[in-house]
Amino acid sequence: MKAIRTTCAYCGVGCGITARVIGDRSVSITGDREHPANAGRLCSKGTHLGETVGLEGRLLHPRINGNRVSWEAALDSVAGRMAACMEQHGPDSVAFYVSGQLLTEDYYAANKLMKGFIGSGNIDTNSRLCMASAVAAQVRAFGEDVVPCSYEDLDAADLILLVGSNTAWCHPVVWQRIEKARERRGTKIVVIDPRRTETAEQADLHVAVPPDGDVALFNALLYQMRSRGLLDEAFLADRVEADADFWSSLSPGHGVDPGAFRKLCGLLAAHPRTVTLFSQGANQSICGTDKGNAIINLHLATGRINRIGAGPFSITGQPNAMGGREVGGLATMLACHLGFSADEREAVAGFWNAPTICSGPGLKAVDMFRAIHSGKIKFVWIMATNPAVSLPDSGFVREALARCPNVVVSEVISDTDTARFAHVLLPAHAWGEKDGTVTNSERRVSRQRAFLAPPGETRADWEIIAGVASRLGWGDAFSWQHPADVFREFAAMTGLAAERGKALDITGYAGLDRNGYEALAPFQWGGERPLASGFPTADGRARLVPVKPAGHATGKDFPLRLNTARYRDQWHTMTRTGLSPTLSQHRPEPILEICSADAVRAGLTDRGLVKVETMSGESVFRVGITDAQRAGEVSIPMHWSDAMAGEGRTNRLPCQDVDPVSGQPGFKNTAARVSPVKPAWRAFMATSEAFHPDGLLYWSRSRVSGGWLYELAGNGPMTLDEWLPDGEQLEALDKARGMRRIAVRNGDGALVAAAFITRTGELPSRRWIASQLGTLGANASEVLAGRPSKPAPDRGPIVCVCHGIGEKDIAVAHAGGAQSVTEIGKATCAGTNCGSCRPALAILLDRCAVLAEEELS
Ligand SMILES: Nc1nc2c(c(=O)[nH]1)N[C@H]1C(S)=C(S)[C@@H](COP(=O)(O)OP(=O)(O)OC[C@H]3O[C@@H](n4cnc5c(=O)[nH]c(N)nc54)[C@H](O)[C@@H]3O)O[C@H]1N2
Ligand SMILES: Nc1nc2c(c(=O)[nH]1)N[C@H]1C(S)=C(S)[C@@H](COP(=O)(O)OP(=O)(O)OC[C@H]3O[C@@H](n4cnc5c(=O)[nH]c(N)nc54)[C@H](O)[C@@H]3O)O[C@H]1N2
Ligand code: SF4
Ligand SMILES: [Mo]
Repeated sequence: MKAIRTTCAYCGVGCGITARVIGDRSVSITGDREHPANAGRLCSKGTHLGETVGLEGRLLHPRINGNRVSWEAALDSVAGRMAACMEQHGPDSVAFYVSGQLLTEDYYAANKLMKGFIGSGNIDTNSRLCMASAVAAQVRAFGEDVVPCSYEDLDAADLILLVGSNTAWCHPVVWQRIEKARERRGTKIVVIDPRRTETAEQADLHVAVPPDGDVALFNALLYQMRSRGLLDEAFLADRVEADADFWSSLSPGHGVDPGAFRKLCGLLAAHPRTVTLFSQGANQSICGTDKGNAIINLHLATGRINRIGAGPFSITGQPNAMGGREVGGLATMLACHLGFSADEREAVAGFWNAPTICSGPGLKAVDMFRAIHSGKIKFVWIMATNPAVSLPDSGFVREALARCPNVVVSEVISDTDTARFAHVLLPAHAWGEKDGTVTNSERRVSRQRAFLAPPGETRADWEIIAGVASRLGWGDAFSWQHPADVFREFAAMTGLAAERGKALDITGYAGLDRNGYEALAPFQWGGERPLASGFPTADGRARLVPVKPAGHATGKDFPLRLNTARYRDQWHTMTRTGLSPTLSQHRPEPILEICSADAVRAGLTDRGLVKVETMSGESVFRVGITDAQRAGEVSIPMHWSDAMAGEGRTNRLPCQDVDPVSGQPGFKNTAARVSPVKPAWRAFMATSEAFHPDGLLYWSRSRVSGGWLYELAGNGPMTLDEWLPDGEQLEALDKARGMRRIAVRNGDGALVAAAFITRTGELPSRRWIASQLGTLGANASEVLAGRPSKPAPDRGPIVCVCHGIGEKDIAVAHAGGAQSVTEIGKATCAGTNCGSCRPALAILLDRCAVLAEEELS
């Protein structure tokens, strides 16, 4: 078995993976011990990548209007549509919407085609929804989009502030590194987040900031540091420039619990080695850029930057969000960290030998879809992103796509919500087949290497782009034969940035040959602290940017603030993690989290259904009552799409308001209201065949081994018959409980479906029933009873998905004397593989301890 070293498909931690092919589309995944980002560790998503490399749902052939066509026909169609639009309506009638899940080589090709050859700035990326505010804040403060720290700083910090980051779920391997630092040197951890997340539960201090209260909080912290005489006056005098009104813009009002604020000030004062790690709770806001600068201001003014263990650390989301920023894939940059001045445009045009360099920035994502909606843009090519699900106000986005006369989608999955709008659908290589480079949160460039043969007629994204470019007559500039050729060109191009004093400089790799590219070891551009030798501004000094807290309105009609966030084991719109039975156990349904007082007020019950309404739309979710959510605030996951749920699509709800500087949408703070949904009947169905119900009040589905598990609720007739697969149908009617139970077996006697429907009763536990799918000779009476005649011990909800350990197992181990997460691991194996569930185990242990104490007293 050949071991191939590659990089994880998911988050911006950028973990190294060793992949060994063990059979047909079957692969064993382990962490790469030598990779500096993870030293062998992987989280649940990385560990279970093997479950997502099958061909289920894959797009294998090009299609035009749903019909299979040849690549020739597909590429001719794309090029023809583009040429016609450019000719009739000019270059700005054409747009690309791309993604941080493309490789650097793909991204480079797309950016070059749009900005140098089509001659428009209209290429933007889903990083606009993700990193744009951090980018803008860094440009304002440092003069360039540079993250000034490294993971090593987390190891060396004495205080880590996590702002709007659920690190334990979204960057789990970085979280494990933070935990190690705490073990080793007693690092203090503070979480600044309106919700009490699993990360917050583990922190030394949780500051429950009000939604978008971060600017006020960081201004107040700086105010306090200044009044305590803790500014770094020498650094300020030497390296930093403050606007005239900067110091007077600070005020002491912090908006959080006074005790928590006092503690936070004390920690800050005591620990100069401070890293502030921030992500979407900071960026996804209509004052996201100001939040970024408020954080950076504190670091600059106290000299907590460019030193080991200190710095403002914007952590990236997608595996190649950083690479996309480097090549210039945002509409607001030209290429390679360069802007649109005459000098920069000339330099880039010269380097590319470009016929028509774009004249200035293009439309940012939300504006781009507005222009598609209004008909100004008549051609859009979407690559590696699912905007019908992930952009705000998705009802509007879908209208825009439906109106657009030319929608091209490059995808790996055939039926995504966005692919449904495509006139031309192009099949791309997926993870495991792709070959190129990605850059992680700490600017470390790593190779993604192919270890599986590309299936069907799939092609590399860069190759597809080059194919279209050559049909448009620009073959010479896109004549690469291999991703190494693209990488070399990009590396050489960073010389333009370096000549202009930027930190981005990988010209050292411009001479890399294919063997060198093949063997390329992970490397970090700019070194550990890239701004230590000076800031890339005209005068070499960083800027303190005055920022003001922004006001937000809720009102009588929409009294709640709606937050949207991520689940530990799902990735975005679930096109890949949604296929993994293991990963689907953690949170099989989209849950609206709400505190009990608000739930009571709105008439909601735990595990009932809730309708959420905003100015933009409405959606239905399962209710989860929790004291982790503050009064007046509710939270939903971002993940569910039309493909995975009937009414649970989150982005019907956020509005199109964006940050005025960065153009990033304020996904985390939308005025909303909630009301109960009371269906006449509720049901679940485990089935080997997927189906798409309509006419229901609610449905969602999750992957189980051998099929799907559907949760359903409706008002009409209490029947699921139209969705049951063919086969021998057995039925039991439980009049007393108003419950119908159905089992279906195929000709071989294997269970292909089991459905339970009720008006008033309690539905049985799903896990055992779903596990019987595909089982030959599954005992029909047991299935209809909802449990085996000799039931295995009930393990409770699964906590450790790697080892299938449930909450009840943990309680038993605790009662048996296991008092710590490590001891629980010894007793049950829970948390000993990927470690993603360790925060949840710690919370469970606390709960067990409280229960035990209550029993004693
Ligand atoms: N499991 C998993 N991991 C992922 C991803 C995934 O889909 N699933 N996606 C990746 C990507 S692309 C990204 S961008 C990252 C995102 O990683 P994170 O930013 O950690 O993820 P989120 O859950 O979107 O948001 C983080 C937190 O911001 C909080 N928040 C909301 N409003 C505010 C506020 O006003 N102030 C503050 N301080 N906090 C607030 C939310 O309550 C939430 O807990 O995750 C990456 N990793
Ligand atoms: N409400 C709310 N909305 C959000 C967020 C939030 O926190 N709240 N977060 C935002 C953020 S930070 C992000 S990053 C976005 C993410 O949103 P999206 O980018 O829309 O989410 P994904 O599901 O990752 O979509 C990637 C698509 O590309 C396909 N794909 C995967 N690999 C490849 C490839 O190599 N080539 C091609 N051509 N296709 C590929 C996948 O099948 C999938 O359909 O969502 C944003 N939307
Ligand atoms: S933390 Fe998890 S999802 Fe992120 S790169 Fe590492 S293994 Fe992949
Ligand atoms: Mo993201």
